Amino acid sequence: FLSIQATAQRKEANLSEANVPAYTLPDPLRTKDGKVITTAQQWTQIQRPYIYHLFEEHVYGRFPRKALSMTYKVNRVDPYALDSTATCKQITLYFTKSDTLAQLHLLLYLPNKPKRRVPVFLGMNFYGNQSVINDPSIPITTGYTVKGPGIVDNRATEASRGAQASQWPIKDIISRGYGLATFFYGDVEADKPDGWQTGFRTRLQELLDIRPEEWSAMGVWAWALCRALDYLEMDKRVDPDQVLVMGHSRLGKAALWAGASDPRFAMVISNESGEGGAALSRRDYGENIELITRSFPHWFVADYKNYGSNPAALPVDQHMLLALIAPRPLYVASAEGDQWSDPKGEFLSARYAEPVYLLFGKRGLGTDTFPRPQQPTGEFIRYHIRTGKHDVTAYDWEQYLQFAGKHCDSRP
Ligand code: GTR
Repeated sequence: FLSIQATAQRKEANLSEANVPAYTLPDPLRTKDGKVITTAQQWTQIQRPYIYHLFEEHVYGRFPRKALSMTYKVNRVDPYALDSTATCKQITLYFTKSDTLAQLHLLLYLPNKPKRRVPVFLGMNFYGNQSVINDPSIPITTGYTVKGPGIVDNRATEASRGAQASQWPIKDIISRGYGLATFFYGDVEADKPDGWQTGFRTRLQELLDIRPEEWSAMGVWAWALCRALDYLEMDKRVDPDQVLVMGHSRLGKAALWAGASDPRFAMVISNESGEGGAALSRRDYGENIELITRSFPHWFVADYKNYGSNPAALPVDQHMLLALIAPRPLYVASAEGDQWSDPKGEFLSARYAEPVYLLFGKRGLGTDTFPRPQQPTGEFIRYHIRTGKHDVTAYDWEQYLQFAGKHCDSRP
């Protein structure tokens, strides 16, 4: 009877600013014994590992640190891609000899000029590599795909070719001297509650010495981003110190967790990642822990849903996830038409990560005022909200390219 009542009391999303209740955020600089962190060294040695571990325990699950002997095969190289401005490589990454089904298909575009190593944006895609550009040489993914253009009964069809091209302005990225690497997140784990059964969490559990329930879909997607980075570090045309991890929406959540988990990522970009990503959980606006864990139980470790009715009991909030990326450049972006992701909660989260950046002498947003649309703000933490819907647009990419231009040492 009690549990039936609890179900009936479940909260729906609040979308009215006037109805946001007061909340208090945990201070990223306060240690578990109540001391205050005052130096970058104390942060790196004491507080950062402590907070990172809290995210492992309560949100994304344990991040396996066991090294694998990854192998790869370059299946196709096209040096004349995009009107001969780029080289396109299709690469398969294998993680174990015994189960060759555990594989990632990486699609990599590198500018033909400049000839030297270049910075590369890395991001997962939602519908398969064939969806990011219309190129018949890219095999259509055979994996489970969520609903979308050109997807029929959770399978990608010919009609999905290039259907996401507007979210991946590859020509512009190349013309600015950057590379782009992407893979399909469904290669790693199908995005459904039982996806783990056929995904990497099951296939690699012995090798990585981790049981599927010890981590989450978000965890294994983030882990896969790190393996793609392992490959990129070996590619002679990639600047291994300038791999910039980017993600949209649920894949933005994974990009943030990858950036927090792996300091090799030189920059992190969260495009409308929302709840469980950049947005504060304690700020009750838009999607909340209750709703996200109800719809997507597999995204997080099981413990996370216990905070659905009481986010204040969670020892972390998402500004602390952003703080884990310090002192590396971080971009958080929202859209006005995407209230579900709580733009203001994303802005405030970026704002409250700033004290950690300041320990390193790096300025963050530098303002408490929520900006108007198309008015990016901030130095090492940068934020914008734009008009329009939940999406990745040319405007968003233009900001990321400018931000990268400002912070990449080997910029063109
Ligand atoms: C929604 C989910 C969000 C966001 C989004 C997306 O259904 O509630 O957290 O991740 O999907 O990935 O597009």
